[in-house]
Amino acid sequence: NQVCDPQTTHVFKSKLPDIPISNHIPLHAYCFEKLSDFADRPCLIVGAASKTYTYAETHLISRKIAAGLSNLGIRKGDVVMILLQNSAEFVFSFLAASMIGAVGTTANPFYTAAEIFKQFTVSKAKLIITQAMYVDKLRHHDGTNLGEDFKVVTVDDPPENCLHFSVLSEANESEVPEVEIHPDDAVAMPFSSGTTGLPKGVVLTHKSLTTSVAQQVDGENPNLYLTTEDVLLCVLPLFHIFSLNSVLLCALRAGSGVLLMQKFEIGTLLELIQRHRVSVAMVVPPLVLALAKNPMVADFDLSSIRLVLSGAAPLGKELEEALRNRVPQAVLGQGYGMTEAGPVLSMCLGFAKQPFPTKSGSCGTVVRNAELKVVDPETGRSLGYNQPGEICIRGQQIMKGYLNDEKATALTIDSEGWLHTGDVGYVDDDDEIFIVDRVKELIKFKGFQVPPAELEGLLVSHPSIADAAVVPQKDVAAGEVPVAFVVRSNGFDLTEEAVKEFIAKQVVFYKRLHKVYFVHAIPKSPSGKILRKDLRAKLESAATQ
Ligand code: 4UW
Repeated sequence: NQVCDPQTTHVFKSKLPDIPISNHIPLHAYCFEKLSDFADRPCLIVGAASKTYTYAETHLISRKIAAGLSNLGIRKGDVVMILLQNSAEFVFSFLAASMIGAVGTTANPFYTAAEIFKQFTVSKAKLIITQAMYVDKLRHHDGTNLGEDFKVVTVDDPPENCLHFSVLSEANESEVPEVEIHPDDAVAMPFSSGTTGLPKGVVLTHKSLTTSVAQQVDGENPNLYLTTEDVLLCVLPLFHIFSLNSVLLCALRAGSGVLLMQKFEIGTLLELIQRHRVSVAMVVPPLVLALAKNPMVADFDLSSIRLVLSGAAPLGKELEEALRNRVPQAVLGQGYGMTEAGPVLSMCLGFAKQPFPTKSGSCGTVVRNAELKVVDPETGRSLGYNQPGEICIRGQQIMKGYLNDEKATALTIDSEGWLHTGDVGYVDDDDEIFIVDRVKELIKFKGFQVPPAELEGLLVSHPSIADAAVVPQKDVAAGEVPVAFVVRSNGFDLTEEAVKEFIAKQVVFYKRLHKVYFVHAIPKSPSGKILRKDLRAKLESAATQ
């Protein structure tokens, strides 16, 4: 074990050498840089429709849509909201926005109207691309008028005051405006609550995303080796950075096929894996659970799968072993990402072209062209091998900052450029990273973000609630679920059911409260911060009693 000098910073690096990265070119140009090598290969395979778009088609349609967006008045720096399930239109729209220097903000179409409008308002989106069934959620909000204050394009039959996607896709690709794109210009703006507070716009630049993709799939010995023969499973939602970056963008760069699935349904998933000979499956732990335990799996041929990459939440060793029995031919491993980190911090080196041996339970090794350190959360002192502390990352892939929020940015990225993740973990003697805890507020339900501050804000807006705190409770199926501690403001009339329903009406399904505990006071520090650790400990001791 290495002993660390407390005065120095112990920096962990990849076992792979740094490589030159073309992060001076815009994201779309970088993804399509080798287009002529695989123009006729399948790029997007739309599972439900059995329709395939080649690379050349994907590029051409994206260019048409870029011209179409420009015709509708979208200019460099403007924000376009993509409110779609996984689909070819999602991919075209994202790439098209990049081509004209616009910024794609991605949102979950299952969000409630209020959740969508928060993101829409903060991001100042000028146009929303969505499906007709979600348009009702966009009408009459806060005095904005659909069709007047912002434009809505639907990929299917447009409702009143909306435009059909063909206004974009039938534009003339030769009319894509010439725009000068700087590597530090924004290209994507997913929302994340980060280590504290409400969801914020995460500004990811062309440089962030090209660097992140290159860290994964470029070089003579790529960390995540993908080829033009591979077919990647794209069932995780593209509005989340894991799927957008490590599935879509990595596949495009490598020339692999992307099998798009709108939603997870085990029978369809297995059938599509078998039919399209999926070779690379990007998953989250609940999907691993389904693949490992569902009896239907035995009826399908999964022999084409050579790699399973899990991330976004911790994967238990037992579950990993159970999956190994189902796909014995495949390399299983994890990646560790965070929206703000661009997003990938570490990746299993068993996925490399010349792989390294790896251990079960590890989240991989820090990606190349990046630096990782582990610090004592109390003192900030840098720690050596095998000592758990807060994981920090530095490199050109990390976010530029939070949109219009210098304070939150400064709390996350320090003056030396280190991004503080709020995750607690250690690096073992073989440079593998193990995450053991979280010091940030965030709750993760099946890999989805549940920001406690958002639910607390809603709870205290209830006339009968004086104070509230929301913390994670461990759950076998979801990993974690949100539970609330609530202080009633008047008498004892307010019931658990009423509180749950009050929240359920206002949020997407995975942010719903699973339990409400009524208490006399919320434990707080002298500065007024909720002592979440105490509440989590209370839950754990209750569970073991
Ligand atoms: N183990 C334990 C993990 C792990 C984890 C994440 O919603 P966000 O902001 O972002 C993500 C991104 C995940 C991701 C992106 C790209 C990629 O290749 C990959 O590898 C498979 C994963 O989830 O949530 C960030 C937080 O989620 C937790 C951790 O707390 C992190 O800060 N998390 N991956 N393997 N926990």
